[in-house]
Amino acid sequence: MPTKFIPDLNWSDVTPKAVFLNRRQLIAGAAALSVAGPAVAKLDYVKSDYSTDEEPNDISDIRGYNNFYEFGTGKEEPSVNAQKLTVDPWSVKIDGMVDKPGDYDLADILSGVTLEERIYRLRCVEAWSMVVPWIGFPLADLLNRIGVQPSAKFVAFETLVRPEEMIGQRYPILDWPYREGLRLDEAMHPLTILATGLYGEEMPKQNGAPIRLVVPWKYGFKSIKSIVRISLTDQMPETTWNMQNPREYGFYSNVNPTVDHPRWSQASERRIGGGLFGGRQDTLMFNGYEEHVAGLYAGQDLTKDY
Ligand SMILES: Nc1nc2c(c(=O)[nH]1)N[C@H]1C(S)=C(S)[C@@H](COP(=O)(O)O)O[C@H]1N2
Ligand SMILES: [Mo]
Repeated sequence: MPTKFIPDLNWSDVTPKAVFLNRRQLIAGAAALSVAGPAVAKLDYVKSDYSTDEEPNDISDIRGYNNFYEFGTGKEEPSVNAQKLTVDPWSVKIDGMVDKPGDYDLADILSGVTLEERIYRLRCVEAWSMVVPWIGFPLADLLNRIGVQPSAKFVAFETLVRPEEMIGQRYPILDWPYREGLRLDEAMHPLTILATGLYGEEMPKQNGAPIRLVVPWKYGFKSIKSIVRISLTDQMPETTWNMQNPREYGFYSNVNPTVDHPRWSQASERRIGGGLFGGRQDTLMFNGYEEHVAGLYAGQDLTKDY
């Protein structure tokens, strides 16, 4: 594991909280003084070769048509109900088979990280899709800083549970917390990112603020939002939709136009905002990321490991 040049994960030592707060206050002050635009937190980022050159969806589609059952099951509900969510302070518990377990402040997780723009296709298992210009960084960077122990084989993720602010959690819609997981090689793949923003700005709450997973070659439900826990384990973890209905939602859930959902075809998809005729288009193997990820599944029968 390349740990050279990577700061130790006791980041509080590297960036004392007071310094970080001062920097944020400075940025906020500068924005307030600026006549050029609104006081939104713009993120600094670099471009990435992993971006698609497809046209991103309008920000209104990305912020207005969501799946986030913690805030209701309707596509328009999260954009309204998620605004209640407190995302600062935020900490992420990192535990299990790691060298440096702990409860890490989001600021510590982000300190020293280079954010990248990753324009990715997002394909929901419900057969709609979008193109989203995420801002984030490789999950592998974080895992390398934490130190993954050789016994670890999977990574498990959990979303916040806070029914006072997450109205959907007052009902047994799903078995909360929302849980997801990846095999370690999938988690370490350079396409797999933790995203903290989109369209150059901080993540909208309905899109999974302040930090979410994005795995572009898998159905959207694998890209878990508002993460509070990351655990390294040697067991395939329980995942929300798989527990809900294992026949319909496999652990892998790679986008695959040749393996249909038991109740609908996965051969094509509706591109949101795709115009008058519904924007119907063919679904691509691994959502168009086949050249990058097919090797991860060499020798696996994808009709069994769906
Ligand atoms: N915690 C949590 N994460 C979640 C979901 C959810 O309901 N809860 N929905 C998933 C589904 S089905 C999809 S398609 C994507 C949608 O992400 P978006 O709303 O940012 O487009 O988030 C995924 N992550
Ligand atoms: Mo989805």
